[in-house]
Amino acid sequence: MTTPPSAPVAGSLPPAPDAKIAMGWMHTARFLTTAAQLHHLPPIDVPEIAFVGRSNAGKSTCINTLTQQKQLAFASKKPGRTQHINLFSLGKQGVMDAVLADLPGYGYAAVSRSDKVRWQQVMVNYLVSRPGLTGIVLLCDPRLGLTELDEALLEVVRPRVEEGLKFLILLTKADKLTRAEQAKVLSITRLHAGGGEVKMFSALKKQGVDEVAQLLWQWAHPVRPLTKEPPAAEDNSSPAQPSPTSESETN
Ligand SMILES: Nc1nc2c(ncn2[C@@H]2O[C@H](COP(=O)(O)OP(=O)(O)O)[C@@H](O)[C@H]2O)c(=O)[nH]1
Ligand SMILES: [Mg+2]
Repeated sequence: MTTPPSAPVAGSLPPAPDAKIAMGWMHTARFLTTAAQLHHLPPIDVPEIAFVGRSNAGKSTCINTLTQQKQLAFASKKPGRTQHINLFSLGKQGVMDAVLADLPGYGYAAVSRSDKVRWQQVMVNYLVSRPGLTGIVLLCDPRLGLTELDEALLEVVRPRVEEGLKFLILLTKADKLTRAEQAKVLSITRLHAGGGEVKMFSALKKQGVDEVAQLLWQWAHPVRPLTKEPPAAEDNSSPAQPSPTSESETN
C-alpha cells in the first residue's frame, strides 16, 4: 500500500490548532521549579520550549500574556535580578505535556562582570546540552534590533537549529512601531534568522498572541512516528492522544 501524499511525516508539525485551543493550553501553565544551576534542573520527558532574550526585551510580559496570567513570570522592575531558570508546566487536566523555560535576561549593564560571565555560561550550556529542548523563542526589542549578544546566542544554537530545533524570533513591543517600521524590521531580522521564523508581538495590543500560542502548540505536539504494533481493536472511545476537539472542552 502506498502512503497517501497528505500523510504527515513523523516529527513534522501538525496542522495549527484553533486559536482557542492553543490559548486554553497556554493558560494551563503552572510554576514547576526554579534552578540557579543547570544540573539542578529536573530531567523532563516532555518537549521543553525556552524563552531567551536581553533584559528588558519583554520576556516576562510575553510569557504572562501568552499564559493569560498576570504574575506567572514576574515582570521584573529590577532587570537582571531574575538569575534563575524557571520552569512552567503545561497540560490539560494536570497531565504535563510540555514545559516552558524562562531563562535569565542578558545584557543588563548593572550586573557585575563575573555574574554576567557565569550566566552566559549557564545559558550556553543549557542551550547546547539540555535534553528535550524542542524550541527556542528569542525575544528582541525591534527598536534595538538583534544586538551582539543576540547574534552570539544565534551562533550557539545554530547547529541545533540545523538539526531540527525549532526557533522563533519574536519582535516585541510592536505597538511602539508604525506598520511601515514593523515591515522593515521584520524583513531585516528575517535575513539574520538563519531559517527560524520571525514574528511581531505586542502584549499591549495583543498582536501576535494567538499565532505564537498556535506555533508553540505545534512545536510541542509534533506528529508521532507510527508505532510498529497496530492498535488492538477498532476502539475509538479512548483516543491515546488528546485531539484538538477534546481539548477545546476545558481550559
Ligand atoms: N509598549 C509595550 N511595552 C511592553 C511590552 N512588553 C513589555 N513591555 C514593557 O517593557 C518593559 C520590560 O518588560 P519585561 O517583560 O519586564 O522584560 P524582561 O526583562 O525581558 O522580562 C516593561 O516596562 C514592560 O511593561 C509591549 O508589548 N508593549
Ligand atoms: Mg523578566
